[in-house]
This record gives sequence, structure tokens and C-alpha cells, in this order.
Amino acid sequence: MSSFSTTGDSLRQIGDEGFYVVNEVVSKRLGHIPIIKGDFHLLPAKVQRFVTEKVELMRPRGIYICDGSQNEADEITNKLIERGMLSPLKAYENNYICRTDPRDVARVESKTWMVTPDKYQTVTHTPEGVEPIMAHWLAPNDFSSELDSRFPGCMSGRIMYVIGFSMGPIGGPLSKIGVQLTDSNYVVLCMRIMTRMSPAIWDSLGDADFVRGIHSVGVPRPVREKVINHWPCNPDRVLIAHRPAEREIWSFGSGYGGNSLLGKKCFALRIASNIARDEGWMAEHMLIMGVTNPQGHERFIAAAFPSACGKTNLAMLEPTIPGWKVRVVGDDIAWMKFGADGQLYGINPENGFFGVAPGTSHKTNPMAMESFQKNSIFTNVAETVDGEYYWEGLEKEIKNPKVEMINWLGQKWHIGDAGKAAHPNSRFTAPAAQCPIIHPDWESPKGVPIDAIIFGGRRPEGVPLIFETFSWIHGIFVAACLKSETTAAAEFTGKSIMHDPFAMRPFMGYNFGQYLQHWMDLAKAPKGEAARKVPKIFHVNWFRTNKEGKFLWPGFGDNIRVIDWIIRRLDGDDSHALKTPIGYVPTEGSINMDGLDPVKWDELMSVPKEYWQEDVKEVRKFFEAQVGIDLPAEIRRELDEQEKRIAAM
Ligand code: TSX
Ligand code: MN
Repeated sequence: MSSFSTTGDSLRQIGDEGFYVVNEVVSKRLGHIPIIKGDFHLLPAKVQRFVTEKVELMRPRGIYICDGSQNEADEITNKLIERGMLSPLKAYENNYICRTDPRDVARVESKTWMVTPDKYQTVTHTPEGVEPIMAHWLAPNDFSSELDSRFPGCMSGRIMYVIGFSMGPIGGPLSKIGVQLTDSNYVVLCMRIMTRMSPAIWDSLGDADFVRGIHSVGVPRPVREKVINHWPCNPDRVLIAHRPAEREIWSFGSGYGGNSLLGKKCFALRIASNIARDEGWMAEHMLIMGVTNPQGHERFIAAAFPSACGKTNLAMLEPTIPGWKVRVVGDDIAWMKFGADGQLYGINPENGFFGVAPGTSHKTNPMAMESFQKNSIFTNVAETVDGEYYWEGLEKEIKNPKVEMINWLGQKWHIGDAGKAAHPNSRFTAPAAQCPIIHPDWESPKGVPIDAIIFGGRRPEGVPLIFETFSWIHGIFVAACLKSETTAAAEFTGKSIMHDPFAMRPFMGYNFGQYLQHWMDLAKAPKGEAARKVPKIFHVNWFRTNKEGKFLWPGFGDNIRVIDWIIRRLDGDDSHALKTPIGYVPTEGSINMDGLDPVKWDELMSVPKEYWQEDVKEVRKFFEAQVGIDLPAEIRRELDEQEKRIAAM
């Protein structure tokens, strides 16, 4: 295979995983490290240097250079099945299920850090005793010692996989390349679904730099503790650290989701938002959808929601009014850049959907269901004896409600038994191309033209179904105030409304004040470019309730009625909006309610003075505590003006 230092032992089997040595990397520093698959010499020199350095640090017993092919996925899948880490879901084609160590089930925000020389590159200036909620800062020296106490030798006895991948269509002007090193084969299989993993990326790299991801489950061999569910992890020592200046991500101790699939939150949001600021574009926690009206005219909309608001459901919405069509470009992340023509264009940097399984059903999201009938991986869901997946929300769709299952904890379980079938954060990992309503232009390298941005949250009280902001800058203010109801942490009971500015709180890659300034600066075109057509910014709330706690809006497919209103506003229809202190709301009758049970319009659309007087006070406190002197003066002025408008109601 390779002309490079084949040592004659190319059929020597190593380890207990049945891999064969193909050739070896020989360097003075490394001695002989077997290459199990791939050709080291075909990697660009700078990638070779990166791999060599990290091999020296982490000391794997072999290197596996991934090519992203089906054969490779089959080989790894079969090995994982043999070892019991993965099992086929027999009711489908090429679907697999995996259970994690129950201690490794979610992103770990408290152990996720940005490493910058100056603290205030990462966090805002908060008053004494106030912990910043957006981004955690780790000093470079502290990072060094954390690194030194984890990574040296951390892959010993394990295979190191080299994953070259593109975020965005390979070679596209908005796309970026990353290389992730990992000792988790599960991560390899998921990265193959979620990113574009192919040797073609090496050709497209050229002189460009790449984002470096270093990931280890943190369990060198021989293992000292029993590995649970064949899922090695090191929960006590989890660390996810980003070095934005170096475009580098270090992740240790977890194999789960955003902790380990480094292309997603770590790269495409935290690191990319830094690159985006430097290069004049935006990396946002947004879906992108194409919406075609009955006249056949299509508009593209980006939308940001905090978790548990149904972003994936909205991205794949099935309209309930005839003649409308929605097609999904992306369900989680948008990279957007203004063209020289002044239009904003957006791409979905991802290649798959990593969605929360519970709550997903043919009723709530039929198109997501269709997307994962084959070639998908399910993590921490339940499995029936018939080889089907199961989770909370499928009660009414399961063929045999009495069927025996194995729940996410590996125990026998039936509907009605105590406990849960699936972990609340259990996931499907499915190729985006398998979605029946994936947009034909979803891989367009230049992106799709974005004409509107929606922000939204779970707001049981006070916030109308929809309002349009007054201007780009007022829209930025509204996004900075974004809040959502969350089920509070386990030690509390009940629910609370939490701030989640731009739905980016867990993913903010740098000082939030500078982030706001960057958004403001984007409205100004550089010399020689056309004036920028900034998208209109809207705020939606599908979750307003009446006094009995019942939802006032049917949501789901009926949300097309709200999008219809938004699109008519984009088309310049001025007659259907009423000015309120917080923005324009629809006039009664301007939202198509055909075929809908009557809704309580006033309750749904009202802007109660007392509520918003309280809200503006609370927002001022939030800005003082969490943004402080980093708050751009223009945003402070928006707050002042909104306060005056509310007072004058
Ligand atoms: O995803 C949701 N969307 C967006 C859909 C395009 N959800 C689920 C949120 C959890 C992830 C919603 N839940 C939405 C919504 O618009 N609205 C609601 C609240 C709601 C729930 C149930 C009903 C009505 C509203 N009605 C019945 O169950 C009959
Ligand atoms: Mn997300």
C-alpha cells in the first residue's frame, strides 16, 4: 500500500481487535508506530507533523487513517459488534444501537473551557462575585497543567484514528477543514455521518489552515477500572478546552455527542465563531429552512432557539396550509456570510442530524423519522425484542405496546414500567441526505440567500406568538435578551426562565460584548461592495399558555401560518402589522387561521404592560451583571428606548 518504511511485518496482527499492520511511521522521536490503515505519506506535510506530534504525546499502539468509505465503516462497525459495543437494530437496514456508560450522557458545560491569554477575550467584565454564564475561561498556564495531567500516554494500548473532514461542502468558499484525532471508534462512525470525511479534503486544503481536534476517552490500557457497557470514558477527568488562536480543541474523558464529535459544537460554533469574527462572517446556532409559498416563490429563513424548543421539528415542518412547502437545509448550525452583492448567504456546515430522540415521532416530526430508517446510529434509546428502537413519545406508534424491551440502562422494560425507556438526551445520528425534504441546494457551496432570522424561546407568559423587530440593531437587542423556560436542575423543583442570548450561551466562543459588536459591524459593507441587505429579525413564541397552563397555539405544522405572515412582511406588506413597544405584531385577521380550531387571539398576541415593565428591569440587571462595560452603547440605547416605549404604553 505504501512505499514508506514498510517493515516487512505487514501481516502482523496486533492487539485484541484483529487489526493488521500495513506499514509504520518511522521517526527518530517515535521509533516504530504501526500504521494500521491508510498511507501516512499521502497526508499533507502539516497534517503529518500534527499527527506525529500528537502520537508522541499520546502514544497509541497504532494509527488508523480514515478515508470515510463504506468499507471502512463496515470494518469498524463489525469490530464494534464483535466486541459488544454496537448492536444491529434488525428491523431496519444498517441501523445500530449503542449504550453509553450511564455517567457519560451529555455535554459537560462546567468542564468546557476557552483558553485565551487575556481572560476578557473569552468572558465579559462581570462584577465581583458574578460568574459569567457565557463561556468559561481557563488561563493558558492552567490549561497546560490540565493537559499535562491527562494527555501524555492517554492512548496507550489503543488505536488512534485520524479523521480528516470538511465542515461544509468540500472545497466550498464557506467551508473549513478539520482533522480530529480520536481513540473512539464510535466517534469515527458518528463523524462519518455528521461531517464530510473523505481523502478529497486533503486536495482542497492547499495553503489553508485546518482546525485541530485532539480527543481521547481518557482510558489508557491496561484499564484500571471496569469499562461499563464497552464504553470507555473517564467522567471524573472530563475536559473540553478550546484554543481559538491556535484553532485547536482538546477533549478528554467523554465519548458523548458535543464532547467528542468535535466538528459540531466545538469547531462549527466555538472555534468557528472566532474565525468568523476575524474573517467577517457568522457562525450561529441556527437551522436553515427553505419555505415555498403557493405561488411557488421560495424564501430562506435562519432560526435560533435554545434547547427543548423543537428546532429540528421546525426545520422539517410539514405545513398544514395547502400549497406551502418546507425543505430543510440544516437543523442546528448555520455559517453565514454577506456576498459582495450585499445579500447574506448561509450554509449548513454539517452532513447529518444529531437529534434528541425522545419526543420525535411521526406526529411531531415525520421527516426526521424517515431520515433514520437506515444507515443511522442510536445512542441511549431502548430496543425492542423485535429489533426496533423505542423512546418516550412513540407510545402511540409502536406496533406492539406490550413488547419486551431493553431500556437505555440495559434492563428489561415494558411501557408502563417504572423509569424511562430512553435517556432524555438520547440521540439519533442520521445522514442529512436521507431526509425526504432535504433541500436540493443544501450542499450549494455558496450557500442559500437568507432573508429573515427568527429567534425564539419557551415563554409561557407575556410574549406574543410573533413580533417583528424595528431594525437590525433592535433585532440584535432582542436576540441578546433571548430567554427560555427550562426544567431546572435536578436539585430544584419546577421550572425557570433562563437567559440564552442568541441561543448561543453554551457555545459562545469569545467575549459576548464583542460578539454583539461583530453583529452590528456586519451591517456595514466594506468599500467597493454593495450596501448590505440585512435580514429582517423576528421573535416567535410557540409556547404561550393560558392561566390553566394550556398552550394557546397548536404549534408544529401550524407554525407555517406564522411563517406565512413573516414572508408577507419580507415582501413589503405593511398593512398587517401593529406597532407595539416591543416590535410589530400581526393585526387581527392577518394570520391565516383557515381550518384551525379558534385561537384566543388577544391572549396569544397581547403585550401586557406590567409584564414588560418587569422584563425590561430584569434585562437591565442581566446586562449589568453579565455584559457590563462590554455592552455596546447602541445596545444599551435600545434597552433605554424600549423602556421608554413601555413606560408610555
Ligand atoms: O417542536 C415543537 N414545536 C415546533 C414545531 C415545528 N414542539 C415540541 C417542543 C419540544 C421539543 C412544540 N410543543 C411546539 C412547536 O411548535 N408547540 C408545543 C406545545 C404544544 C404541545 C402540544 C399541543 C399544542 C402545543 N397540542 C396537542 O398535544 C394536541
Ligand atoms: Mn444545538
